[in-house]
Amino acid sequence: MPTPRNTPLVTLEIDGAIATITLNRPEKCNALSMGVIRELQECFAGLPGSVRAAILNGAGTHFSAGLDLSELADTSTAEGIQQSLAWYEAFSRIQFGRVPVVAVLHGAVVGGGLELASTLHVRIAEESAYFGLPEGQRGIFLGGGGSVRIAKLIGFSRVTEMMLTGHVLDAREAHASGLVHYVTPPGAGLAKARKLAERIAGNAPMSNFSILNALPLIAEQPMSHGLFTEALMAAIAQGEPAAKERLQAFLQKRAAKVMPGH
Ligand code: 1HE
Repeated sequence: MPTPRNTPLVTLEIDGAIATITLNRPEKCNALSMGVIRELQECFAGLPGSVRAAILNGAGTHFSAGLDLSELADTSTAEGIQQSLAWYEAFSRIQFGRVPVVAVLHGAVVGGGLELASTLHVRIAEESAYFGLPEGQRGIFLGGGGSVRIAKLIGFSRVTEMMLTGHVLDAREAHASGLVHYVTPPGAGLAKARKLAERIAGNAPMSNFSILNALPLIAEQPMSHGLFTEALMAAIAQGEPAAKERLQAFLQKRAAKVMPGH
């Protein structure tokens, strides 16, 4: 029997429009037990409407050591399938939710930890971060959506190579392969995430909705369907009062220009 904990496995802090959500199981390298997955799902589901962007990070030395291997020891085949389905539901609700999420990654980002990271919308790696898929070494397979999501990010050939050989990518390699969008010095990830989250929170809600929900669907549609879905989504977004106000602001020279270095 696991020892009961008094502290939550996932913590939430809200500051204005930004929520900071932290995996809070540092003594186990933020290994993702079913309890952590459940609390993560509940945390996102419970975000108030005033929250417009979120940051997800991990307490302690590592972002996440992946699946809690102690929970796999006695799992039957049927339970294994149910476990994956529960992860898919939790992760899909985050990926296709209302609130864009910026990940701050440090230390180990491995196995299910990398599957979780690949669910999020913007990824920052501190220089300490390293990325691995040790499923091959553990005698198991990806089971948190990674064969779909990580392969979409870096290609199935790289996923194959990482899983077969145990190749671990450092933060720079992860950046070069498209796995993360930014690399920061150690300890600077949260400040960078905050800046990005503030910009995201300032977007029109319908734009953020379409980026989270229409874009990934369009990517899976044949070209003719994708173009039609895009046209519908564009018309819906531009019909919103928030769009009309922002377009007027630009035309009246009240809006910020697009500048390099942002
Ligand atoms: C864990 C886990 C875990 C640590 N499940 N308990 N993931 C892995 O194969 C990664 C396994 N973990 C490691 O390789 C290392 O622990 C780390 C490189 C992540 C960190 O090393 P280190 O030296 O900083 O910490 P540690 O001393 O190894 O770990 C501290 C504690 O966390 C220790 O427990 P303790 O009771 O002995 O203190 C570890 O046993 C525990 N711990 N990682 C359970 N993963 C949906 S399918 C997804 C499939 C996968 O994710 S496969 C990849 C699984």
